[in-house]
Amino acid sequence: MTIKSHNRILLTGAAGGLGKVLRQSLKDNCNHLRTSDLAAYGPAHPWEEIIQADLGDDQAMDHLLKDVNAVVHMGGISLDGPFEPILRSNILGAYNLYESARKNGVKRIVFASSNHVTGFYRQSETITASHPPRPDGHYGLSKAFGEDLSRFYYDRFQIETACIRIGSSFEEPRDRRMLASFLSYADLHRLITACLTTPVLGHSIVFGVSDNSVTWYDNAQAKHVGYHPKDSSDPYREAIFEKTPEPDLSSPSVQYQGGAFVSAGPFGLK
Ligand code: NAI
Ligand code: 15L
Repeated sequence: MTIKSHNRILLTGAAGGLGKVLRQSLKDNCNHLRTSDLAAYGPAHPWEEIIQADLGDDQAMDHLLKDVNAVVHMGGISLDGPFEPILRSNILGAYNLYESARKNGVKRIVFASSNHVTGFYRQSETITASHPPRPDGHYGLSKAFGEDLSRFYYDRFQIETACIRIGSSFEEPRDRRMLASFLSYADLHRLITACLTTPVLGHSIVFGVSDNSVTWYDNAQAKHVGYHPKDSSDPYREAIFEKTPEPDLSSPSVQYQGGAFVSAGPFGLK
């Protein structure tokens, strides 16, 4: 049974792919679930209070964070692209969220970071949370900013954060790269629950992947979080090999962990 660790949890990004899943599962983690997004969604589940808000609007964020005990921050632009929208949703948005958390006395945040913070490591390397960030685009840079921002709010204001560097969280892995980066929806909820319930979280970086045999990540520095994935990409391996072509080993999207993001071309696009 999931422990109801907090009275009121705020979930941002509730209209998104992962938000839709977490609107259901996070009801077990709290007495009251407040959810939010810029986009309209709904109707509200019986256990849910919906407040539509733009992360880029500081006053709306102050209102959104009132009476909240913990935040699961999934909101923001989730792909690479032109800088200005990422600046507003992911960089200013993260700043507004942490400022409102500070003003409202929120003490724990689970921040959806991304594997694209370290996208320029090679698929033949294993990395830990101590490896320096190597972002693979505007999007990865914005998540690296969020990780630094949350560390500052921990050092200065003792707001605890888990930066979960989500790999690829979908119903199932879609290609050979995702055999390493896959995070099942059930393991995503297990990971968030671990981050919400561990007695001392501090400021932690956790790679958000299932128990995949092929992996690029070593989570040894996050043992205090107590995340134990139960799913794996392994059962999908044979089918994925059958339906996808031999990888071109000279292609950057095969060489680097960030896959296609390392050569996606937002630069210059408006
Ligand atoms: P998504 O794109 O489906 O959902 C993101 C939501 O954020 C959207 O509903 C969007 O309307 C909302 N949003 C964007 N800008 C906003 C703003 N200014 N104010 C309020 N809401 C805003 O993304 P998904 O897949 O659900 O991912 C959730 C989070 O996890 C994102 O932060 C993403 O970067 C991160 N992540 C997801 C991965 C995945 O495999 N699904 C992998 C790595 C990270
Ligand atoms: C991400 O950060 C994206 O939000 C998601 O849509 C996937 O593309 C994922 O990374 C990935 O790397 O597979």
